[in-house]
Amino acid sequence: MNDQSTRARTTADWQALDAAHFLHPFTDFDALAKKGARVITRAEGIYLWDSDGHRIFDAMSGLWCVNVGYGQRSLIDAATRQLHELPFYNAFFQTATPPAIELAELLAEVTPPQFRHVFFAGSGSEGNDTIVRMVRRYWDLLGEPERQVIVSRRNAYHGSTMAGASLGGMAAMHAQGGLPIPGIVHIEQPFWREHGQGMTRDEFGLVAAGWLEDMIQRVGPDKVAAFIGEPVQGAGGVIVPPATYWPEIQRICDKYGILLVSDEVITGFGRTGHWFGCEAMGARPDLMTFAKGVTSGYIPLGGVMVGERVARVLIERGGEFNHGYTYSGHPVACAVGLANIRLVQQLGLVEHVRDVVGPQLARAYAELAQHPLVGEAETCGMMGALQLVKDKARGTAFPSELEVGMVCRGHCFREGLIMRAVGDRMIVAPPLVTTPAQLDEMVALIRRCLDLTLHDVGSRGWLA
Ligand code: PXG
Repeated sequence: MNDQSTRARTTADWQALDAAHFLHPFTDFDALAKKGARVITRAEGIYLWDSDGHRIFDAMSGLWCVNVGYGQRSLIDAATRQLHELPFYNAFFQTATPPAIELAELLAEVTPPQFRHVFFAGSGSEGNDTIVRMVRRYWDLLGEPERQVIVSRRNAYHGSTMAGASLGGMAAMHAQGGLPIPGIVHIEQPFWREHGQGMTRDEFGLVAAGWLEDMIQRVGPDKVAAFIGEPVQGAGGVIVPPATYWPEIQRICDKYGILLVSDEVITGFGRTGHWFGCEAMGARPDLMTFAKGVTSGYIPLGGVMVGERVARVLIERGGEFNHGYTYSGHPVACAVGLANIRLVQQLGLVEHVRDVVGPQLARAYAELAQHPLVGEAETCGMMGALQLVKDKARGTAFPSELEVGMVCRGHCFREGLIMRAVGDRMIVAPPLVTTPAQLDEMVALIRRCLDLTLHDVGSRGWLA
């Protein structure tokens, strides 16, 4: 595809070609082919432009990843330089490249102190596949091969490979392809609104963490290898756990000696106002999965931070670990990761989220909580959720078949705002570089879309 043909093609041309050849992820292929895909052609800062020239506020940071915003020169230059110098060499067979070594060093610096080693992968899903193999290998090496079971949670998202989808707790994913794979079990999520009726948030946090202990007892404490969780569930709808939850999870993991895995694919690199979500939540994981924000999505990269408890066993007793990917430590991806993390440091983005835009988003959402359509508004750093309800006083949900979230999402697109719908939960995760003025602009757009949705559902008779 050359520039000439790019310029010559209309939106209708793109849509026809797309429908003819491109099977999109998590998509009803037939429905999309009939409707036509939205084609995004360029971006700058926090804005996207579609093939019709409409400007769109990207309040989802691409897909929870473009933390430094679009068009950052230092990332583009780092990739270009590395492409010229050494576009690829592998890290198998006792070989390394400078960007991979330097990124490993920088990751050890910005992650919590128990982490001094990294295993690179190409994505979050591959990172979580690595987690499953590494956790089981660890217990094998310690002479406890029967410790195989990994406890995860319902409505968790840990990726789309066989292991990632199995760790995840999405029923619709398990229903396709005979998942989960053996040795993965799920407990209920710490979603206060759904499961905490009659309890304070803090009381519920302890109860929800207690479900882990119940599961450990049910499976048998000598069979449980690890617990995995997202500090804040992202794809599940920005579910912020009560403050008591993670410290109690940590206590239970410590009590039974099981490994704690924090999936930081969304919450890593400043999203919560801390470098990593586990630091915001008061947990001290043995392993952390990362992806997305490590390169701000400019190029695919993921991996696993390996805490000293696990690293020492793998290094000192392990022999060869028969696992790895062609692109583990890809030099161009690692060069972009280095430039990205240095930019996060230079711009002080973690502090910007913690001290400026995170608190501003929290205040704005507290006001949006007054809106007649909003039953609950929650934020954590630069993530926000609005639960749409039919009856605010009673907190009654809309019948799910009405798909009110999708109605709201439609208004967002027409108004030039990307806000995602997870059922009737509207979620945002704007770029961390968003300025206070831009955040005001986003909140004004959200308010307008809520008003339009309210009017729309009212005129359809859905509020009656
Ligand atoms: N863990 C978490 C916590 C994630 O959010 C993955 C693992 C998998 O990463 P890769 O790079 O393999 O996609 C993710 C990915 C959504 C959505 O609908 C979220 C993700 C991916 C696609 C869609 O919010 N998160």
